[in-house]
Amino acid sequence: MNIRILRVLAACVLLPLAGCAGAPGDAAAPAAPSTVNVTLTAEDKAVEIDGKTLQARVFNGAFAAPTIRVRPGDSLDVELVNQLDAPANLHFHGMHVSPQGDSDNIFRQTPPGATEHYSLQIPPDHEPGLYWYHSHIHGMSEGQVFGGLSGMLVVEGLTDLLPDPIQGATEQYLALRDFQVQDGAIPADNIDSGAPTTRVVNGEVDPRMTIAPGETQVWHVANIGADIWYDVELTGHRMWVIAEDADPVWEVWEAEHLVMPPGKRYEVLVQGAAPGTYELRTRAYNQGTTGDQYPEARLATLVSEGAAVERAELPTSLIPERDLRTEPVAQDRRIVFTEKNAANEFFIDGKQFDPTRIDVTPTVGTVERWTIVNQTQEQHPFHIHINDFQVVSIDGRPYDARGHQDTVPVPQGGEVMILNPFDDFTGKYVFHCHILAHEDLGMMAVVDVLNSEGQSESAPVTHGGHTPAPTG
Ligand SMILES: [Cu+2]
Repeated sequence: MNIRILRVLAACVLLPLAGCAGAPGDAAAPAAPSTVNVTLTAEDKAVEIDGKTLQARVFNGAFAAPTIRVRPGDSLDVELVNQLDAPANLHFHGMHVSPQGDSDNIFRQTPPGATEHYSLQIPPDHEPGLYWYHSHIHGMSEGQVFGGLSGMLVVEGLTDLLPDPIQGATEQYLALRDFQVQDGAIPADNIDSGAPTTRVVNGEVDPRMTIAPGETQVWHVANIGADIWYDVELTGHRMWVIAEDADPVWEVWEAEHLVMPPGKRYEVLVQGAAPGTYELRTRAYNQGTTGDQYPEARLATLVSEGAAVERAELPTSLIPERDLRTEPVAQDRRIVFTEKNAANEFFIDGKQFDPTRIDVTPTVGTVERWTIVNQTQEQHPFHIHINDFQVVSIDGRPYDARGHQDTVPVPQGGEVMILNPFDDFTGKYVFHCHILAHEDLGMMAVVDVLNSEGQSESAPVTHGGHTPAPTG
């Protein structure tokens, strides 16, 4: 399947004057990569949420941050303007790009008042789907993301992988997060992730969506919040998963409900049920003995109305399988999560995060088998930057993955075995628990992918390269 050809053809249909009427060969040429320029201004600001005016920490003046849209092959240039009174930075969660220099490098920090530039070269064969971006300052990521500093990043092209009749399906983008209020503000410190909270979709409480009976829609759902989990269901409907963590699946699967820790994304097909009103909701969720208990809650309302549409046949697969179990394993590792809950200290392999320490050094071009062992009495979502992995077993039971992923819940007192392909990017990045409170309190570690000669190509951590703050 050539995504680019399909896109050019679609563009020609819409824009017959845009140069598509030339030689027949033109239509098959790849669309010229473009540069997408985005400015993200992080600021403390009073914003309107659910009819209340609340002090929050937001991008570009709104609690719902802008959605960035790029295509495979594009360059993404972002100016991060930091108007907070604290350092800020950006991580592009799930993206398969370089972790070095001004790319997806979370070791950089933009001081208060400064502006820094990020430039991502997105590979032409990058997986399409729903990604997200967020502040990733160690020690402050929970408060910054909870305040609003996260948004969706779409790599276009997922629907091009669907069969013809549903390629033009209506798409819904749903960014899940929550907020609490203390003294007219969303709290930045001492956040109690187990306290009563209000769940929002795209910054709104209980938005209304519509579908026609029988109509197929593509829903892109992301948990872009700081700490809390969702167990998503759509009453009266099934969901067919076509991508997990923006990895299109090689086997489409039907889900009654989807567990979504922070950072998780699912892209699903939904077919409108009989006329009526339905609920997108989270079931009650128990994150563990020392973790939080989340009550059930309504997220959004879906109204099925209008003329019925004949149900389209659904795809069974979007991409060819890449089963990493067929590739040689270069190294086995055990990665152990522990915590001292009462002391608010969280550890990987007995150590709290240190940005100047290298914890793991795989070699580029190899596959490693990691067993993530959770010796705590709550679940932790394991996430690694840059390269997605394949889950091969959970608590010792073999797991037949339908695709790759970048975030996986590790059961309380249990373990998950994954295969990590360190395909092509050298350099330093991190893996961590994606409950941001845990990450901030130490549950994060550094991986440095060495070149094929076994040498590091990473620059030392400097926090440098920033524009001086304007004076006067
Ligand atoms: Cu955790």
